[in-house]
Amino acid sequence: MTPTITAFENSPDRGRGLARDMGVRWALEEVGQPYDVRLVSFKAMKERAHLERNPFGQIPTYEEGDLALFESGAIVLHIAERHSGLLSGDPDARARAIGWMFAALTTVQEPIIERESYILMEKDKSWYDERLPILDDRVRTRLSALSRRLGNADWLEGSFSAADLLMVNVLRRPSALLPEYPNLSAYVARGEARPAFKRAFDAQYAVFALASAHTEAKEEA
Ligand code: GTB
Repeated sequence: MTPTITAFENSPDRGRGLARDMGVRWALEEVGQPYDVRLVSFKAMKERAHLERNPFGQIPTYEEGDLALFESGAIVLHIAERHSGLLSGDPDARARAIGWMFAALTTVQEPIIERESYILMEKDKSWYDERLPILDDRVRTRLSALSRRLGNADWLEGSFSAADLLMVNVLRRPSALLPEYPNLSAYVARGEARPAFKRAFDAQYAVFALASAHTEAKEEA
């Protein structure tokens, strides 16, 4: 059965592959599972039909027969469990990779998002310059530990797994701090070089490009 995911009808990231359907698309591409996309507007995301799919009124969601899921991490885990290629068959290696998936979405992502939101929302505040280095250091604490652990390895747990998919996706968020860690920058580049990543990125970009073309055509009319 072909699953259906939801994504932004008009992505505010201008097609840079930052909205969270990116990880889900990437996982589906990695395992070779075709999928349909239902594009939703910001208004539709807060209406009943979508709130039944995701009570928080967000994208992405995932529907497959009677199963409806929200939370990109849970969706990626589901895809990895249903298909081969994203989680090891060895129970211990699998458990370790799942641990890294949680680490990506909590331990590593949280300070990154906190810093990102601060830069976006508090730039004009009198305390901005004083607090930014504190938030920078919180991100550095996590990136340093991750960088040490990854070392010269290509991936977190042997071969590429759902853990790398989520971790790379988190590290892809624009940050001036990542270049301080050359092995992490190379890790992100390795993830982005995967054909499945490129297909997912292009699919998300195509939505943005089409929406922009429509807007331009309307403006010209
Ligand atoms: N924890 C959830 C998950 O991982 O699935 C978080 C989902 C989420 O944050 N969804 C966002 C959303 O639906 C879109 S991805 N927001 C609408 C709302 O809350 O009303 C977050 C996002 C949005 C925009 C950019 N951007 O423009 O760069 C990047 C990421």
